[in-house]
Amino acid sequence: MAEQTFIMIKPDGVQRGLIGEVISRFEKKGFYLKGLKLQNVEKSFAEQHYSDLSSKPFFAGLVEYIVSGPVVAMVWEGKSVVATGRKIIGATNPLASEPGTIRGDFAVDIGRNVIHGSDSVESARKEIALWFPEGIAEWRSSQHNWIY
Ligand code: RTP
Repeated sequence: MAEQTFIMIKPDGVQRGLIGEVISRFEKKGFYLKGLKLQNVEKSFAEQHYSDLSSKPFFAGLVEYIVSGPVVAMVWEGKSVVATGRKIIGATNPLASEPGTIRGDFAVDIGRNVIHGSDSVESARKEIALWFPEGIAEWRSSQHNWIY
């Protein structure tokens, strides 16, 4: 199976009208959209998603931020999509992310950095299982022929 990553547009990105912009950047790069939903998440679910960060001082604020409004959960697929997705997103702190990246172009605050992307193939697998327990769409192979 081709590599997949989990991408989430956080509540600030949704509220600021950046859904189309984010999707467009991943589409134009040549990745395939395999899963997509807009949803509110419960506190316990946000805590589970960010469980690796539970000891961090910013954890409670991070969870509060993620549950503050709907998020867009997505699965994207393609060659090296995990690492390349992180490049498209830019550095965690938007003040350090390069112009041309999503965070570099649209954010200034680490606590409101618009988007999440899996940091490894293993995290992507876990995050996709957590967010899409119902599974994701299959594309017919003939539909791939005109896009790299
Ligand atoms: P993400 O998981 O959201 O893609 O972010 P990341 O891998 O680039 O960064 P990570 O270290 O995993 O942190 C997850 C999210 O926590 C918030 N954060 N706040 N000092 C702070 O206040 C602080 N540090 C991190 C950010 O929203 C970051 O994306």
